[in-house]
Amino acid sequence: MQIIKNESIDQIKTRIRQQTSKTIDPIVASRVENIIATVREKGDAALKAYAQEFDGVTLNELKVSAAQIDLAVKNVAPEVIKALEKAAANIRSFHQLEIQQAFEDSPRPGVIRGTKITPLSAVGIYVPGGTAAYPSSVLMNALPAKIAGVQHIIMVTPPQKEGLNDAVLAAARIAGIDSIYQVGGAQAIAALAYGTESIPQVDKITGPGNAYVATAKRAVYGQVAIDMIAGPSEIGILADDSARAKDIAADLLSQAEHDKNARAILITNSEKLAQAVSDEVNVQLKTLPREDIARDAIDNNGFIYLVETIDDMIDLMNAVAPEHLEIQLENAYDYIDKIQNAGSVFLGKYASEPLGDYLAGPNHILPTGGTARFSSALGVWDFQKRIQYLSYSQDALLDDADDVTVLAREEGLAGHARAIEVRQS
Ligand code: HSO
Ligand code: ZN
Repeated sequence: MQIIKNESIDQIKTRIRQQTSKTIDPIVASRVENIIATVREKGDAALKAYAQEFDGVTLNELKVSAAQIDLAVKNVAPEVIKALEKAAANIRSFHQLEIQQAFEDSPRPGVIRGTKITPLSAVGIYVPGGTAAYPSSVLMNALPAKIAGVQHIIMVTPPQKEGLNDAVLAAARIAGIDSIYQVGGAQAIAALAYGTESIPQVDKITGPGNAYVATAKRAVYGQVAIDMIAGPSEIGILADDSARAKDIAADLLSQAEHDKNARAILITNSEKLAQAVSDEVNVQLKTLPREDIARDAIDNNGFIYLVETIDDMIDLMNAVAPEHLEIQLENAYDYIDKIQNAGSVFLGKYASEPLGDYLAGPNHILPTGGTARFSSALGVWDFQKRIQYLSYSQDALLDDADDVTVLAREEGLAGHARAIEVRQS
C-alpha cells in the first residue's frame, strides 16, 4: 500500500478532491435513456425482452410467488436465518429512534402552526444480483421503510440463470416484503419510476446498483425521489501507535474486497504503524478469497497518509468524508465531536466495520465518494415526509392583513392582496 509522507495537508486535500470528482459516462447515459423510453412504451414486454437479452433468462412471470419464497427460506441454513433475525431486531431497535416527531405551536391566540409526519405510500428497493446480492442490504433498505409506515414496499432484483439468491428472499420475508419482481438494471428503475402492467409505480427508489442503475436513478429523479447515487465502498481509518496493524489491515481489506474501485485510506501520525500496516496488507491479501478484487482496490485507491498531529489527521479525514470511518486512537469515543464528515463512525479498536455492515443496528447504506459532506445514512427519515399546516381565527387574520397586503403589492401580486382584503369586511 502506498505511503504518502512529506506532503502538505493542502496538497493531500487537492489529491483527495481529484480522486472523488464525479463523471457521467455518456455511452451508459444514452443506453439508459433508451432503456427508460422502451420500458415506458412497452411495459412488461420490454422487461421480459431485457431479461432475455441482458440476463439470459426467459420469464413468464415477473413477480416472485409466495411458494418460491417459501422454498427459498427452507434452503437457507438455520444459523443464517437466526443471524438475519438478530440483525433485523437490532436494525429495528436502532431505527425506531429515528422516527421524526410532529410539532405544533400557537404563537398567539387564534393562530396554530404545525407540521405533521406522513410515510411515503410506495417505495421501490433495488437489490443487485450476482455476487453483490446481499441479504444484509435487503434488511438495511426495507426495515427503515417499514418503521416509517410505508404501505407498499416493492423489491426488484435481476433474474439469475441459477435462480434468485435464497438468502436474499429469506431476508425479504424477515423484513416483511412480499412484492418481489425479477427485473434488474436501468429497466428495473424505469419500471418503478413509471409503473408497468405488473409493477406498481413508486414514490421513491432506494438501494445500490451498478453504473446503469445509478445512471437510471439520476435520470428518473424528479419523476420519483431517490436515496442517493451510491459508489464503491470506502473505509477511512484514523490510528496512532496504540492500534494494531493486524486489525487495521483486516478492516481496510474488508471494504477493499467489495469492489476493485473501493477506497481504503489510513491516516496516521506513526511512521512505524504506517509501515506495519502496509506490510500486513500484503500478508493478509494472499489468503483472501477475493484477493484479485481487493488487490486492485488497494493498488488503485489504497493510501496511507502520514501527518504530524492528531488534529491534522482529523482535518484530513473530514476532507475525505469517508463512507465508513474507524477511529483507532486512545480514548476514541472522545473524538466523535470533532467529526464533521463521515457516513458512519466506528469508535475504538473493537468496533470493527463489519459489525455495522451486518448486525449492530446502524444502517450500512451510506453516502460514498465524499458525499458525506452533505448527505447521511439511509434512515426512517428517508421514507417520511413533512406536511405543514396553519389555522387562523378571524381576529388573527385582521391583525396580520395589512402586512400581507403590503408585501403582496410590493411583489406586484394584487390577487394575493385581494384574497386577504375580501375577508376584512
Ligand atoms: N459495506 C457495504 C455493505 C455490505 N457489506 C453488505 C457487506 N454486505 C456498504 O458499503
Ligand atoms: Zn461491507
